[in-house]
Amino acid sequence: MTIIRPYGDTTGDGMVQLSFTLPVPHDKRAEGAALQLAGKMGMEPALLVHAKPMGDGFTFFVVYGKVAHLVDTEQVQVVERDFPLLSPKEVNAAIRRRLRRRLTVVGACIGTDAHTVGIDAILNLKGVAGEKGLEYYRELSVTNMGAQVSVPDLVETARQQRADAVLVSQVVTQRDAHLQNTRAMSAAFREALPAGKRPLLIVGGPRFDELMAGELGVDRIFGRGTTPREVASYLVHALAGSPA
Ligand code: B12
Repeated sequence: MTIIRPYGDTTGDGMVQLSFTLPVPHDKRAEGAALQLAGKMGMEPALLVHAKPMGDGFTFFVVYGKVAHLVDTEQVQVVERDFPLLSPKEVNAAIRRRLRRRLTVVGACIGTDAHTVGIDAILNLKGVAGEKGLEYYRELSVTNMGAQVSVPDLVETARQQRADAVLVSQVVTQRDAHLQNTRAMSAAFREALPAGKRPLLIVGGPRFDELMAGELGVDRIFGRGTTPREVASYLVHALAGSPA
């Protein structure tokens, strides 16, 4: 069965919950406006289940209602992992065997973005979700440049370190900053280094569309909930060939 619909109270009843904020103070008209929006979005009937003032002149709403839309799971497009998930031991062994030197990684949070928790989770020894970060891998040499790194500084450091891979984090998506910064970064690497000398370009962050790698000029995008082991396995796959 590839055609499905949302489930709320009974199977296939089409019930969904949606939250949003409107720029109006909380009163009866505001609640009516929220229901009008829900109706226009195809929720019919829609029920207001929560409304809360959010500072001066704003109200936060949760509405619950029925939609008639169907989802065809066969039409879903996602980036599936197309490389084997390796243990740290396997990653180290593959790099030693295939590269015969350490694999060099430079990471940074670029632009004005100061959200370093994500890139630290991937790079720092302590890692995330019970997995150690890339610094734990003996055959990886990791430089973490931290927050608010400019693209020229990143390119310069990557060049100095002869980076095999550059790992960039972008968490803020206001005014598409993550897309613009990523495009600027990939363009700068294309300009600074000839093909074949360019490091593998990887970006990550919770609000990227993983399907946009080609459009943004990077080799791979990692989204929400990525773990260091996935990244290390990808590095081996892309730079040292997956072990047989
Ligand atoms: C902590 C935090 C902060 C801290 C950051 C501290 C720090 N050193 O990082 C502080 C208080 C400084 C902060 C400031 C701001 N923040 Co803030 N912040 C958050 C918060 C609560 C958590 C982010 C976080 O740490 N997540 C945990 C990590 C582990 O998850 P992650 O980043 O998704 O990373 C994972 C994956 O995405 C992936 N990944 C991420 N990067 C990379 C990179 C690579 C290479 C790879 C492979 C994988 C990867 O792997 C990671 C592990 O699984 C979020 C809300 C939220 N709940 O997410 C808001 C949030 C990100 N902040 C937000 C905003 C608006 C701001 C400010 C602009 C607020 C203000 N007006 O001042 C400032 C901006 C500062 C700046 N110049 O960037 C918004 C962004 C909205 C948007 N659309 O862009 C959010 C979503 C809150 C919200 N709902 O409004 N923030």
